[in-house]
Amino acid sequence: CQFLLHCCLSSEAVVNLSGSLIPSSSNIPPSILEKTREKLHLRPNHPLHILKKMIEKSIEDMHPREFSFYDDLPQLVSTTDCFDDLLVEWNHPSRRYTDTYYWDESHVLRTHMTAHDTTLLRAGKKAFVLTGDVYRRDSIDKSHYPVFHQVDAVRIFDRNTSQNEHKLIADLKSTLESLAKNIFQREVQIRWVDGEFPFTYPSFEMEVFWNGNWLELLGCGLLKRGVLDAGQVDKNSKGWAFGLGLERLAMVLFEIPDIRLFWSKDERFLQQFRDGKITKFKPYSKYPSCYKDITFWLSEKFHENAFYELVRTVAGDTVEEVALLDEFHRNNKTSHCYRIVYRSMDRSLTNDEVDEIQDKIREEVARRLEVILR
Ligand code: FA5
Ligand code: MG
Repeated sequence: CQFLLHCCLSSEAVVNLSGSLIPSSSNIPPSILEKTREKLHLRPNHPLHILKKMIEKSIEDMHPREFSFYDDLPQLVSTTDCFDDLLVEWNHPSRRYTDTYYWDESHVLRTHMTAHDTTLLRAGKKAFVLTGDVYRRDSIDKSHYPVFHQVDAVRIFDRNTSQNEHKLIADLKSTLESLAKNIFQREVQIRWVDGEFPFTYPSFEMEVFWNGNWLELLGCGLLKRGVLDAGQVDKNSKGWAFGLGLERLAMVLFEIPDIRLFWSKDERFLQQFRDGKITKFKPYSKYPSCYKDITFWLSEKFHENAFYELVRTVAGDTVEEVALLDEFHRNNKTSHCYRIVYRSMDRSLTNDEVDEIQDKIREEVARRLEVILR
């Protein structure tokens, strides 16, 4: 079964996506499944690839020949790998059908790269760096996209070092502070804030002061004993882990204003970047936007994330933002009005074209989410 699932995602089968490939209980639309083939982090001269290489090199330089690097692990993982082994509670929001893409009841598109940690630990790996695409059902705006990329790392220490937790935390923090310095290519102001993750204790988040704002860069901490046990790590060993989001970092470093640009096939975008260099994005002309509102009575089937995703499925990357404009209640019913902002990154949209997309969205929302259009 596991093998078959891998085939579905890694072979040509996905190229000719036919509905029948996706189990009927799945909430993964074909448009999302297609994204599993893109692997932006593996594309030469792509900003995400440039950053990935810099991070890998930085870790390799700090700890020569200690870490293994992985960047093509299968995106479909079991709920055991993604949640159970990481001590994610059964009622944690990240497990919800409304927040996560389920292939079937026991397999999901990974929601974070940490999903691979216990498998690699069981294989005896003691230090590794993982890069890949992760999937979450989420809202639509300039900094959220249902697919983004993470770099995760784990470092396990032997019993002698593990006896002193402060030493492990100091090693984790100094590794990440050097990493930040290397990426930002200068001394940057960093602050550590307490974090909370089901799989680490203590947990921290690292923030970087950049252009007047504190930017959340990553989460990290010491792996809990329960996670180490799931990874069959020696009782006397301990270790740290971190997970970093590539898009937000790339958006500030390359000054890329919209997260959709990472998926652009436009040469005016792709031509601007070269491996090994961080250069500022030069915007090409911005095309005009237009908006359309949609209002409906909610149904039992309605969920905001399902609506956002449906909009993305129908309209693709022509949608810039979907915002809830108004909500009101009458006779136990709730009405929502959303404004859908259309703007292509690559060209001007015609009025007819947008009307047609909007009509299709209305039709699909009524049909699939069973809302009553107003
Ligand atoms: C995690 O995903 C944890 N697995 C990270 C971790 C690993 C913690 C190992 C401890 C040990 P979180 O959901 O906060 O945590 O995401 C990690 C990073 O991914 C964030 O700091 C942020 O940079 C980025 N990120 C999270 N959500 C989004 C999003 N919707 N769009 C873009 N980047 C995001
Ligand atoms: Mg967070």
